[in-house]
Amino acid sequence: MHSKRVELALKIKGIPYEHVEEDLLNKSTLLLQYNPVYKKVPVLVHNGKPVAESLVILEYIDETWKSIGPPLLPEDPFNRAQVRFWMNFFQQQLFEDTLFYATITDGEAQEKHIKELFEKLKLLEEGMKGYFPNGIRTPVDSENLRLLDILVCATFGSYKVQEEILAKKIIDPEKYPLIFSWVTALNEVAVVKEVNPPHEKLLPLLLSVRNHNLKSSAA
Ligand SMILES: N[C@@H](CCC(=O)N[C@@H](CS)C(=O)NCC(=O)O)C(=O)O
Repeated sequence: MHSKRVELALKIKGIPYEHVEEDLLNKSTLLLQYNPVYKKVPVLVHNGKPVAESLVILEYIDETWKSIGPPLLPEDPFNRAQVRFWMNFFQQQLFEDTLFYATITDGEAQEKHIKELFEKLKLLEEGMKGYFPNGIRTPVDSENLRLLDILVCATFGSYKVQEEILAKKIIDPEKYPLIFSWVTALNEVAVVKEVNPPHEKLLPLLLSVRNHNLKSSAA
């Protein structure tokens, strides 16, 4: 899902790229060489130089290809700061502290992470109502996708798979109407369809990550 952020940014900008698949249970020496600190994907290799960490990569793409394609971040410093604030919220609060752990735990621990995720989604819903002039992200099309759209797509574009794994409704239209309509509209955009993995491919992949983590924590 972090790689999806980068792919989407490159597609929005119209930058051709080569995607190299990595087996995360058996990491290549190339990955360890390019990202020796975290040993994680994604890594963007540009002119032979590696850039790691998806949020860093997104800003790198925007700054490097400034005159190509639409800008991912706004020009105005205050508006940029707002986007960066929500970028960090997505990274930390909506994914690392909640959704990720909900996916790899069971029972009470999982319940706790799901509850926290719901609280964070409420904060996002309220925050975005204030962020967008009419309290709704519209219109959404391939010409005007921006950084927060990328994060929404990458985090919740495949929410149906996540709902199946957690056996819970996550993007509930009653509780989070803005987020629901935002994700639904984004999932109709051509470039988003290109990067969204098919349900039947993502489900076994996430289940294998889940089982791997459940086994290691039980050991
Ligand atoms: N903070 C990193 C997180 C990247 C990340 O969690 N990547 C996962 C795949 S989505 C990974 O490489 N996992 C392998 C591991 O943790 O060993 C980013 O934003 O790029």
